[in-house]
Amino acid sequence: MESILEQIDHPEALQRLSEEQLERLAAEIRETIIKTVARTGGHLAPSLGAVELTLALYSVFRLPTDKVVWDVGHQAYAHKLLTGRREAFANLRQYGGITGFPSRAESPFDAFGVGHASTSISAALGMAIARDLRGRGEHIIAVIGDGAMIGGEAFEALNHAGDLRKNLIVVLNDNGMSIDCNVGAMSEYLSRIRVAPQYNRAKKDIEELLKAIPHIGETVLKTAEYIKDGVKSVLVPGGLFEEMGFTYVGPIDGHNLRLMREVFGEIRLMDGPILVHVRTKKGKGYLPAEIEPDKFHGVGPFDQVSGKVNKAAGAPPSYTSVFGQALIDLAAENEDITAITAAMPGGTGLKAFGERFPARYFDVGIAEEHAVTLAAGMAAAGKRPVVAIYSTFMQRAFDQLVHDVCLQNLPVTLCLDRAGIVGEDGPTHHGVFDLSYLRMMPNMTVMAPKDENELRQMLKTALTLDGPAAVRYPRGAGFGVALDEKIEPLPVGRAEILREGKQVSLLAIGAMTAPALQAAELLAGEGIEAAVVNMRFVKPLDTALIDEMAEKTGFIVTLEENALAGGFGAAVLEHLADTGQRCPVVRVGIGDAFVPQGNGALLRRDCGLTPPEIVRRVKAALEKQG
Ligand SMILES: Cc1ncc(C[n+]2csc(CCOP(=O)(O)OP(=O)(O)O)c2C)c(N)n1
Repeated sequence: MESILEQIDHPEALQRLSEEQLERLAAEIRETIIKTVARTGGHLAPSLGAVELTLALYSVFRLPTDKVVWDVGHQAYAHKLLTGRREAFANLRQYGGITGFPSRAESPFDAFGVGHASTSISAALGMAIARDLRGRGEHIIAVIGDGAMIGGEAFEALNHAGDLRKNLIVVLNDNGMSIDCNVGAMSEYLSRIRVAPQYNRAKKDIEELLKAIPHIGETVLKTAEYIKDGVKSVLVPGGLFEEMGFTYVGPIDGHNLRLMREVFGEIRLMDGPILVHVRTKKGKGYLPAEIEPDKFHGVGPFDQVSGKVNKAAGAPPSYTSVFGQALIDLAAENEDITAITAAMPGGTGLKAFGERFPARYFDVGIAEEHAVTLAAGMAAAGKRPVVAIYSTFMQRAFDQLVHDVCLQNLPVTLCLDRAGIVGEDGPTHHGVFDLSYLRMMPNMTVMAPKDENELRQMLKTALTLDGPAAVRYPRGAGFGVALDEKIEPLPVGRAEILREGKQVSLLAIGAMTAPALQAAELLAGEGIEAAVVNMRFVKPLDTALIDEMAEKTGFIVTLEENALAGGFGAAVLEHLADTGQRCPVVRVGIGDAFVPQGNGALLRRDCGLTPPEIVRRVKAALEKQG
């Protein structure tokens, strides 16, 4: 049978398809997504759950004039396939290929760039305001998951939108899941609605029910609006949203294309803010993903038939798992230790902690700001909270770190996983700013381990300090180094010399220590003697050792997988300048540009972080020095 997908170069082509052809197209899209993601890795389960929703929206609304703003953007693969990227989709998330998320630079159909959660309603409301100021009439639609809906920014935007009463459609794509199970009171509220009767009927039924109560029902309906509203909020699904100023429609079956097209067709004609509650199944149409939606939320390459993820046999344990186990070990000795995750128990390695110490474990949902201030509160009350959040998502909590944690010098420990370049998830997910944004905060101790054993030591160090401390470590496997039997703290602010050398000092932080050692080896092959220092601390900096190395070698190279602006190298330069030293410095790190998506090794090469690139920089500088 002829492929329908092959014929779709623009979503307007969907308007010419019959219901039956749209159904067939949904199957073709699923097949393409599964086949591609099995090879490239990616956000499979969220995208499979949103296929019919995408088709319904794109066949009813007129893109790109009408705007669809996806939240997180990890469910937008059908969107990519239907908006002129069918062929490019083969290179999803690959180096030089298309990104895994909507990106304004990539397509006019990508109304708003995204990757972090809970932004869609704010962005869509901004577009609605701009539309009205211009005096045009396009539809603006935000599509947000139940996980992202519990993020604070989504609430802030709902609050504002309900007040402004602009024409705005919010589609709540509710599958009951965040990455893991969704959490919290809002999530429970949604699951109560989820079992409520289908779209529209419920509201009518309640009115019928009230009218049927002799005298009282009529009276309630006619004369006491506020009572009706009160009753409605209890009995009618979505009362909470109605009270926030939205017209609530739902819940509707998000895999019933016909019904959704009908509902969106009606909604196109309605005014004001409208919330459409759509129930979907995460992983829909691929059994392994339906059974384990968390595993297939964001997944590496896998075998399509068995659903088995391709893993290198015998790979060393990940930093994540070493952290998770170390925290359990330390918490077994210290009952003040608590652990907090923002919707990523699996990703941050805290799942086992939650099983072992359920009373000391908190999944706050996608709420990084809350997670940090919650920890500050616990610390103020004598606990030793450990907040495990990916480096990129901790950016959300900048003010909470400054104002709630550092200003009060509270002993909160931050464990920043996925620091540095993360690969295929790309610019929204690289964790390359943390050394800069943490280093500027008074009272903060900032560490990065050279390997997984040192990660354990740094965690212990953080937990012995009287103030805030952060440990940042990379995505993926460690080196398989031996783990000390007993976890001991490190001397604070002290670096470690790993290799002596007279001509240049390679001062490395964290994950750059290994490439620095390899570069020193390559340099030795060319007759250049390079010393290598594992700096361990970006703050407090081991200034005594920096002075010694500057004196001994007369040439310093700093190495970090972080933005050069404000990072580790900048700290070294500040120290040298402040103390009047004239030692030449070359800084290796990430320049003033966002790093794209792709294979980590290729991205590191492009950023000049690989041993051959380091050697090239060192030799060029030595030649210049004569
Ligand atoms: C600020 C922020 N924190 C955490 C994440 C990681 N993350 C990506 S998707 C996701 C779950 C989103 O759940 P939901 O919105 O319900 O979408 P679903 O995956 O269920 O379709 C999380 C926690 C993120 N992208 N942004």
